[in-house]
Amino acid sequence: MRKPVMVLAVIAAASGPASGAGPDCEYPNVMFVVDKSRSMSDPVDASSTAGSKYQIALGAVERALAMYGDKVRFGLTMFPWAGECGQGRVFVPTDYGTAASIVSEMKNQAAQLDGATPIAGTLYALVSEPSLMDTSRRSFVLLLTDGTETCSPDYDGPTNAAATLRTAGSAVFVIGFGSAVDPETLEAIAAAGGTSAAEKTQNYHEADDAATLDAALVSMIEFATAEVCDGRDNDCNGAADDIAPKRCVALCGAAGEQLCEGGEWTECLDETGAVITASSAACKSGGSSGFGDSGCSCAVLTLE
Ligand SMILES: [Ca+2]
Ligand SMILES: [Ca+2]
Repeated sequence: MRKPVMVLAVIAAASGPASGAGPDCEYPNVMFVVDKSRSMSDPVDASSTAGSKYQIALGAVERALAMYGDKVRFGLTMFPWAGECGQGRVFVPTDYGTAASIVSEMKNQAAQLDGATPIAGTLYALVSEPSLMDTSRRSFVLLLTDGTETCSPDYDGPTNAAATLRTAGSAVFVIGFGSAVDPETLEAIAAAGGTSAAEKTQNYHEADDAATLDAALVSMIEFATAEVCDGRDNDCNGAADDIAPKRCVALCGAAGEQLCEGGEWTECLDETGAVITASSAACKSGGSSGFGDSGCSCAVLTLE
């Protein structure tokens, strides 16, 4: 069911939202934040013959742009810029139709891989990036690095920067690429900048070759383009909040579902549409755990 709808949206959206999409259609912003420190000119590991990490990253970004360039407003930041620890520079602000510019700018930098890894400074700089200060849609920053922070004197600098960026409206995804990453620090950055666990995002991915890098990018961009319960048409298929109900179950065992209505999830409803409470028929019937109405709190667990 879903696939043909997505294809239609892609064809119709070469330079903006699909013509058939509703007024609340909002393709997301996704800002690639790509490490171009000197270690990116190295292979993924000493035995690899697959080319430099940067070249592999360029190929993966090109493939992601080909797949999603018509349904995401991509942008490009690279770091460091203008000095060993210079904060990243926005080469391409997020917008429709930026794929060719992003590839061109990344190719232009391929022979200029130098400097250290100023993750904190780069994320802080993006807090005031105009193309991400966009309340009409969701915005994401997708950090791709082969190391960890090497410029901030503050150990918590990158994590605080990611949290600040998140508060300013951009969730932060992180990909650690190659064998020299510091997973613990990168996971902390992602957790600080990520969306809630209830939305099932996996914030941090490790990648070691083109295939795993492709998979990480697809996973993150699929998350960024998925329909969510917010009153808007996130995937621009013409319908706002066309999203499956979540299954939920009360502690007493009574099962129900939550519906997306008016941009918010309802409480756990029984089959008649009534909210399941301790006094509701669904709860008093006992359900599978057999608590009946004695001690049934009917606290609701959401199962998705
Ligand atoms: Ca939709
Ligand atoms: Ca929605």
